[in-house]
Order: sequence, then structure tokens, then C-alpha cells
Amino acid sequence: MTREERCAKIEEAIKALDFKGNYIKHERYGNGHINDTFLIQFNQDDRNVKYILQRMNHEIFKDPDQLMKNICGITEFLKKKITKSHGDVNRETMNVIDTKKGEPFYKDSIGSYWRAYQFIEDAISYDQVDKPEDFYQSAVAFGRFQHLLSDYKAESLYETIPNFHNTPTRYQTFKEAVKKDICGRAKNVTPEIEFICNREDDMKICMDLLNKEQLPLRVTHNDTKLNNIMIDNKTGKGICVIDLDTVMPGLSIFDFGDSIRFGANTAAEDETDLSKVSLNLQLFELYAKGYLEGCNGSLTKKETEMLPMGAKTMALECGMRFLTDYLLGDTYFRIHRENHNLDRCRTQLKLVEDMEYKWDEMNSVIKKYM
Ligand code: ADP
Ligand code: GN1
Ligand code: MG
Repeated sequence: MTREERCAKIEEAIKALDFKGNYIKHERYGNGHINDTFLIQFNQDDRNVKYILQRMNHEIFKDPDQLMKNICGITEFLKKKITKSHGDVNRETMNVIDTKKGEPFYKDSIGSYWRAYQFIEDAISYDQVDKPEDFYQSAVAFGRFQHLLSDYKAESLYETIPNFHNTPTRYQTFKEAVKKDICGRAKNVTPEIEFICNREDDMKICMDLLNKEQLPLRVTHNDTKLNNIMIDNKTGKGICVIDLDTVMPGLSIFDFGDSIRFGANTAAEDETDLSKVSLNLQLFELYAKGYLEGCNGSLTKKETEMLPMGAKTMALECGMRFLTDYLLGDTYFRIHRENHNLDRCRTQLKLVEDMEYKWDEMNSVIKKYM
């Protein structure tokens, strides 16, 4: 699609959605790997009002109707709780903007799906940890999110991506990608393939505990990267959990783990100098403290004990997903350079290696909070 064609589609979506005021401009926004995100500006009574407009990734999220039902259900539920505790419903949860016809999303003339949210002002989402305090506050906010949704009807949620964090299923998909090797890239990544295959047994541990009912199925976010939290500019608190596309039944230890693999890494997710990649144990502890505080006693003893395994499993799974996408020709995660998915895979596997090296220390940290 040319730039002009894309702009025309954005403008079609803007016309269909129930924004107030006069449209000024739009620009690409954020660093998400999945959706196309735009900042939209309007003039309302001489005030500049912003919205977030997203073209949902329909290749990945097959059923936008079910996805938006999940999001509307969750945000309405959160709004009731926030109102009860005298919070600000405009900033502490996402607010979906309906279309002029009252639908929560718009399907354009070429079959793309669009949805919009109120823009959360005076807050920022970080792509890496600059101040440990921000990471701690994100932990409290993700923990609180878990706690607030602990009485949400999990069975009412659609599985927006089936088997999203089913690590053994991901492993099967990975092995098929290696076997088919449709791009002829497997020969470049023999050590990475071997590293993953050597850890087949580790991948089953958390899902086995779920199947044996030793870990509870909860309503989880499933994509708890630091940049999916808005941090308030004034108070420094994690004000709002965003990117709700993958809220589904899942494991709390995976929400914990996904945050760790992203935020407690001493390097960026796509760092090419692997000597910079390691697990920062201080950040690991800070996040564990914040997450448990936010959960406010709602995690079981077993869940708490398994937090390190949640972190290792998420790093391993994510590394395997990046490598699968590299082998399949980079069709899932948005890439910005050649071998981007391979670079991302390598940081995750290096992180797994470092977690294995620091395994006893990780477990000792968690014991302090049990
Ligand atoms: P993706 O699924 O591609 O990661 P996100 O929903 O996380 O997309 O959005 C991408 C980025 O856009 C976020 O990291 C955040 O910076 C910004 N963003 C998303 N929603 C809002 C919002 N309601 N208010 C302010 N910024 C937002
Ligand atoms: C994607 O959408 P975003 O950028 O927040 C992905 C996550 C991965 C992450 C890796 C729906 O998250 O599962 O952990 O990239 N989201 C989806 O950075 O697949
Ligand atoms: Mg995101």
C-alpha cells in the first residue's frame, strides 16, 4: 500500500469513529511490534485533544469482534472498580471510542479493522528501564491489574490467540519451522536451534503444573512489557495498563516472567552485543516486590515459588518465537532491519543462559517474599 492509500484509509476510519471536534493531523506512534498505532489530534473548542487510533493486526488477531468484546468487558469492569475507589476512569483504564454507529471498531472498505482509545495525557510508556523506580511502579500496576481482575469471569473471555503462552505447543510450531525451513535459514542458526531443543523438558514445567491444578488459571494480561504500562508524569505511578489485546485466561507467573525478560534485562530486547545482555538481579527483586505488593496477597504459595520459572519460561518461549519467525521469513513481528528477529532471539537465549547461571540467587530472592 502506498503512503497516499494508507492515509486515505486512516481518514476513512477517522470519519467513521465518533471523535469530537475538528481533525488536525495524524502521525505514527509508539514502538509496538504488532498493531499499527497512530496519534490523532483534534481541535475541540480551541483545545488540542488527542486519541490513539490503531489498525488491528487482523493476520494475528483473527476475530476482531471477539477481541473488542474482551476489551470492552474488561474495561467496563475496571471502570466500576475504579469509580468505587474514587479513581479517575479517564486515566486509570483504557476508554474505547465507538464508531458513529455505536460499534467498538470499524471495518474499512478493504477489510482492515480500526479501533480508537482516548489518549492518556501526562503519562509515558518506557521502552527500557531508565530509573529502577519506574520498573517497580510498573510491577505494582501489573500486580494490581491481576488483583482487580481476580473476580472477573475468566470463562467469558475469548482466546484471542489460541495457545498464546502454551510453551510446549510453541515448541512444536518451532520444530515444524526448523523441519520445513522454507527460507533456507536453518543452517545459519544451528547453535540456537540446539540451545532450544536441549531445553524441551523445561518448557513443560509450568503448563504441567497448570494441568495438574497446582497453579490456578487466572485472568492475565499476557504481554506485560514495560512499554505496555503508562507511567504518570507527575506521580511516577503506573497509572494504566494498556495493550489489552491478549487479556485471556493464563498464568500469573507468565505475566511476571514476561516483564522480567524485557525489563530486568541489562540490554535492549534487540541488542546485538550479547556481552551486554544479562539478568539484573536487583531489578528482578524490585519487580518481584512490586508485583507481589500489587497482587495484594492474591497469589498462592506455589505461584510465588514458581516466579523464577515463569521468568525463564517466558524468555525461552519468546526467544523461540523470534527464531520461529526468522525461519518463517519474518511475517509475525514487525522488523526494522535484516536479521532483527534473529538478534532478538539471541538476546532472549543469552538471558535464559544467565538465568540458569543465577538460578539459586533468583530463588533465594523469591524466598524472602514468601
Ligand atoms: P502494540 O500491540 O503494537 O504493542 P500498543 O497498544 O501497545 O500496540 O500501542 C503502542 C504504543 O502506543 C504504546 O506502547 C504506547 O506508547 C502508545 N499508546 C497506546 N495506547 C495509548 C493510550 N491510550 N494513550 C497513550 N498512549 C498510548
Ligand atoms: C509483541 O505487541 P507488543 O509489541 O507489545 C508480542 C508479545 C511479545 C513481544 C516481544 C500479540 O508485543 O507476545 O512478547 O512482542 N505480542 C503479540 O517484544 O504477539
Ligand atoms: Mg504494546
